[in-house]
Amino acid sequence: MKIQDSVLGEANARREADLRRDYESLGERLARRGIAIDAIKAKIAAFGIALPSWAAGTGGTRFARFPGAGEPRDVFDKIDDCGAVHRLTGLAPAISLHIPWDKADPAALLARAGEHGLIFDAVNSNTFQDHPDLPLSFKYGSLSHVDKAVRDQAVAHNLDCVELGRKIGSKALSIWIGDGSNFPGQADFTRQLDRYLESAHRIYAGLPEDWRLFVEHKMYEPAFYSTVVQDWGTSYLIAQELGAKAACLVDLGHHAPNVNIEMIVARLIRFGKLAGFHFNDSKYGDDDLDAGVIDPYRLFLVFNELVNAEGTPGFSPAYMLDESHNVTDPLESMMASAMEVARAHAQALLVDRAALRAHQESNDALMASETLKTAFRTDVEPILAMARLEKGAAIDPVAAFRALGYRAQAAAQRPKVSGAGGGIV
Ligand code: LRH
Ligand code: MN
Repeated sequence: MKIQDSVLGEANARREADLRRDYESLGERLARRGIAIDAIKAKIAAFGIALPSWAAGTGGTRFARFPGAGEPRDVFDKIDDCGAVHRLTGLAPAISLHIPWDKADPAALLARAGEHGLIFDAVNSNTFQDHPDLPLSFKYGSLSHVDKAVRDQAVAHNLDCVELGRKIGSKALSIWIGDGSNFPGQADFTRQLDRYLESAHRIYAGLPEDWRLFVEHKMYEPAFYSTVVQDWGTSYLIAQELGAKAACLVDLGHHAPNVNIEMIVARLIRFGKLAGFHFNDSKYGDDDLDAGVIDPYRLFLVFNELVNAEGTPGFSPAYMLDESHNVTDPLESMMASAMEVARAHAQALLVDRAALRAHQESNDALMASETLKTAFRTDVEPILAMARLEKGAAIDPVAAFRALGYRAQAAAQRPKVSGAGGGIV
């Protein structure tokens, strides 16, 4: 699909004068708060997230999946679609692949990504489904399975992911496993964890020197009584046990409702074990909704901890989305989500940290809260849009996407797929 520069230019031209006026007036207001708007814009212009290849197509639940028009047929269509999201937002210079869903020739992957100026972020292994080309089943687990042969199969798959990742320039392996139990008594918690650790040590030993290993915790699903890597504490202990290359990946949807995720982030930063994020939003479980649609203040509070930690030695968290777009155009949702993450970052950059610290040190709870709210209440859209415009992206990416008729072009080129069965992809 072609992003016609002319259409994008016209769409921007209609909005540019208003944007410049809005940017200027916001600049005046921020200057009164001692903030240089161009400095914030520069930081946002340097900010980027990775898109999950698996969210480029319509997602589903265990009940059903209702594919839309122009669904990506393979990883190359997914790369093109992620390329369009980056072209229109300027915010998504990387893709996170999932293996075996995205297994393909590394040179061909690099070439296609190169056409869109994209790089590959963390590679995700998958031992939560059986693979057509693997003999043993992961029904009763993978890296923690009671049967060593199944664990060996899972370890080998993870090392294959590292091998593919090395060839496409990725620098991290991201491991989420669904291993756990559905009945009290079904698993011995400690023996199960020890089997996982034995497997994880073997994977860790196979990492290239400059790679990282991301351990992703999740409270439940697909296991509904216990999960081996169930919470940030277990993830932290595992990362400690494995070594310096291992750290903890925080998927916002993997916690019980009302858990204080921003404090978990602060803890992982304090102990040097924050790997990065799978941004999304949720109201109940691992809903994988678009980032910032349910609780934008929580997303802001997470970035408040991240901005607070800027400058900490070795602090370079991986920023990725992980969403399931069941009722929207997946690309429009990824554009909106990328912008919501950048919005939370920009708002967190506006926090008067000296004032905040003074209120904290004097137990002035109200003014401490108001200091955060002042930043969160600031409409930073002119900064985000100006950063996009100056990158040659769209002032209004979703409007440009629709004006371009990208989805209709895709539908014309890609055969309609049926919605047989459920499942997230
Ligand atoms: C598990 C998870 C994990 C991915 C999968 C697609 O819920 O968040 O990060 O492997 O979604
Ligand atoms: Mn995730």
